[in-house]
Amino acid sequence: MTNSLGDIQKSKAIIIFGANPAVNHPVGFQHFLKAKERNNSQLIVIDPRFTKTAAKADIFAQIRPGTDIPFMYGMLNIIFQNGWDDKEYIDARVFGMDKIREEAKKWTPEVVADVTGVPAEKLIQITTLYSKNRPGTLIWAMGLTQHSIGTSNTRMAPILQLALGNMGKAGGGTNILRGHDNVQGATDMGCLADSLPGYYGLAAGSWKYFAKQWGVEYDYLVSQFKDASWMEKNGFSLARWWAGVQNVKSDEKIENAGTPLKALVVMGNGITSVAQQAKIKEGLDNLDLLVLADPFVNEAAILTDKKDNVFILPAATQFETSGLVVATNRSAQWRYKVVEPLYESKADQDIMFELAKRLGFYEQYTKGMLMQETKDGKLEMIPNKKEFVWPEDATNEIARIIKTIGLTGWTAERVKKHTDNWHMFDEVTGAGMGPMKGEYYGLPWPCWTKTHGGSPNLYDTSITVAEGGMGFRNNFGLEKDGVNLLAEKGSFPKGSKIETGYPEITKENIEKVLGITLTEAEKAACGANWKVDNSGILVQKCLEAGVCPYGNAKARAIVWNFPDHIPMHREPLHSPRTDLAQKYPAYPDKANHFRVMTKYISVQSAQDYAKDFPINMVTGRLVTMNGAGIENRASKYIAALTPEMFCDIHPDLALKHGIRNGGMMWVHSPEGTKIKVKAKYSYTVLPDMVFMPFHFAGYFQGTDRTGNFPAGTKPYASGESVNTVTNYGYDIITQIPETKGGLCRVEKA
Ligand SMILES: Nc1nc2c(c(=O)[nH]1)N[C@H]1C(S)=C(S)[C@@H](COP(=O)(O)OP(=O)(O)OC[C@H]3O[C@@H](n4cnc5c(=O)[nH]c(N)nc54)[C@H](O)[C@@H]3O)O[C@H]1N2
Ligand SMILES: Nc1nc2c(c(=O)[nH]1)N[C@H]1C(S)=C(S)[C@@H](COP(=O)(O)OP(=O)(O)OC[C@H]3O[C@@H](n4cnc5c(=O)[nH]c(N)nc54)[C@H](O)[C@@H]3O)O[C@H]1N2
Ligand SMILES: [Mo]
Repeated sequence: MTNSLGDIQKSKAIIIFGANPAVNHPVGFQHFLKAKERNNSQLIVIDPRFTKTAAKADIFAQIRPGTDIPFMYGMLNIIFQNGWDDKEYIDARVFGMDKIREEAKKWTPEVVADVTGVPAEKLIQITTLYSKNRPGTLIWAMGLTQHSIGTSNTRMAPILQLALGNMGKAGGGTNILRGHDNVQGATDMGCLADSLPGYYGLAAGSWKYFAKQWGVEYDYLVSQFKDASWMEKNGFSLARWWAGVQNVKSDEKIENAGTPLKALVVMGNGITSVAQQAKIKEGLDNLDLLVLADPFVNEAAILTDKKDNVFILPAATQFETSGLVVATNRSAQWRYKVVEPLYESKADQDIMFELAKRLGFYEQYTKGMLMQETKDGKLEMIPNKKEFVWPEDATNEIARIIKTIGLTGWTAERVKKHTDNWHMFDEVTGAGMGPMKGEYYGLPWPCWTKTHGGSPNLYDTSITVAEGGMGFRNNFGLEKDGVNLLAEKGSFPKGSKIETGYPEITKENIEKVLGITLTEAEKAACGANWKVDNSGILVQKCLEAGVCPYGNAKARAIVWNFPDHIPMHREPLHSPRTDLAQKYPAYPDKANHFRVMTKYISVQSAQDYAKDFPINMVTGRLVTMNGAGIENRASKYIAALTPEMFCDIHPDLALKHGIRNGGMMWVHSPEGTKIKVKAKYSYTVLPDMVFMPFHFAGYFQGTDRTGNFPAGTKPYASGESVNTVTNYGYDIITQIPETKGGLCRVEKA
């Protein structure tokens, strides 16, 4: 999120692509409703379903799944043609918009209507409304990401905002509604297969930085891998680990140093929430060892036929532990423990510490918590400190190490102070009052120093860097094909000593860029660049000059290291429009994508899917349930609210197949799998589409597996997992499954 939920109250228009906050973020959605009350903010919703959010909209466009790129190019086509784009902003702060202009020319309202199913007049009406009411904020969530072109979708949305000059403004920005509790924190901490914490990446230099910060030898870290080259490669992802398991049948080549996976440890992931359940079951069945650490019985345990070496470890819940968590707007909160872990359960960190002890690396694992920076830029063991205090010392270690996104100011002490005084912050701006004046609630990152107050809206040049202002980040060099990648003259954060674009700050360039001279002692103390500078001198000097340590650059509309340099429409791998799949084909297959060969065009072109599987299948969420659903289905009273797995189906489609409201139906996927679910007549979907929630598990292709639950643990509600029939398909960059763009066939059961 570039801005915050409260900041949405300042928007004059809100456009939502593929999110249903009335259901999935009902508390946050109150800010949207307040924007309507305060500013008569225009609420625009783009969704294949008429959702509860759409019911509150001023305009709703019922889009065909997977066609948001054409829709947004269609908006840009109208914007450019009418001269509604913010040319001054684009010239000063955006690289590559000319290529976007070219592509947008192709997407006339008529072409867009054919591809998206949204009438031309509606596209014009929406574009006019959104362009005439600025600042406008753009919201997205899973409706944009869960596609084979998910990354392109998420690039297209900021490009639309850049064209209108809506980025870096209060009431503007791209506000991505994040999912799980603390998922922003999990991402920031590098719970990812392709990066060390803090987005440092996997290059040798990053490993060396972390080795130093953790107080271990780089060679020791290397010794944990087959060889150093494997440290720098992406790991398996949550979506496709199963493809690497011994004996799993697959024609997709695995690149894992010649070693199949034999063991899986799961901490708090419902494996039943991932696409291709039939393959996941095969993966689970073929493991030597399966460990599931969870407060509930992770339903992976009952999906598998594996009879031995399945361990269910009772994990404590979030209420039985404490620590720092990160909200969707990059702000920190302290969570206090409510009760001690019940029965024999253990908090996740204690399970991990025990594991580290048994595996022989506990000392290396925890040493960083006993270290500190010295004034001369060195690291030392904290004198006389023998034991770490959890979670304060872990929090302070994070603040010490993670400079890339500016977590320096997030000491345990400061974050607790914010949480304890949350009533002293403004609901809309997050600005502190009284003793909290000068700080924003939760110190939204970047929070550059131990006294910086956080940055409420990213890329806002109307305030000073000390107050949270900044330009766009310089992360991709100084120029591309002779074009300047830095911001143009006159575009800079308020109060800056430098009134042009500038590169990110290094030890080598700081004197020249800032026009200062470092003392010999300062030079000796500071690190190679601001991201690895333990002395903090580089950041301090930047703030004194009103300069952002990460530079002042242009935003990139062209990403030359991605397969599509600008976002391009590509039909879902399983498209209901075979004609369009030929015109807008999927990517070439990709070898070694998170260690697994991943198919695109070979799947898309294998069959005329639309013939045998003519129905769009959309999956998503219900307000009564969460994730894979075990937490809710194990609760008697919550389970009673949605006791059965179901499928939303338009009566016209249902009647064509003789399916009655409340009757059972089969949903078949192109992969040959099927699920048996209850039909629920609904006008929220069109007659060529069904919707199913992904909150159920326990049944598999018509068979009840709940007899596998250990005595006394069977939940009150069970059902088919929709992920048994979600289609093959993975994003080309992130490998997120294409669970929002697939096809199916329905049949009366
Ligand atoms: N009650 C409840 N709240 C939750 C969760 C939960 O499980 N239950 N989960 C949390 C998590 S982890 C997350 S990530 C968030 C997710 O929050 P959302 O993204 O809001 O969740 P979804 O319901 O999966 O999908 C949102 C919408 O995308 C639409 N959609 C599908 N395909 C497309 C498309 O191609 N284009 C467009 N424009 N729209 C499309 C769907 O119809 C749906 O209405 O919710 C969080 N909040
Ligand atoms: N078809 C389809 N599939 C989807 C999606 C979709 O829209 N459609 N959405 C996807 C998205 S965005 C997400 S985020 C995933 C969500 O899916 P999951 O990751 O499965 O989410 P949850 O069910 O919330 O949580 C998983 C497990 O964590 C356990 N747990 C809860 N608290 C703790 C704790 O403190 N410690 C430990 N160790 N365990 C704990 C719960 O008991 C549960 O078993 O599903 C994805 N799958
Ligand atoms: Mo999520």
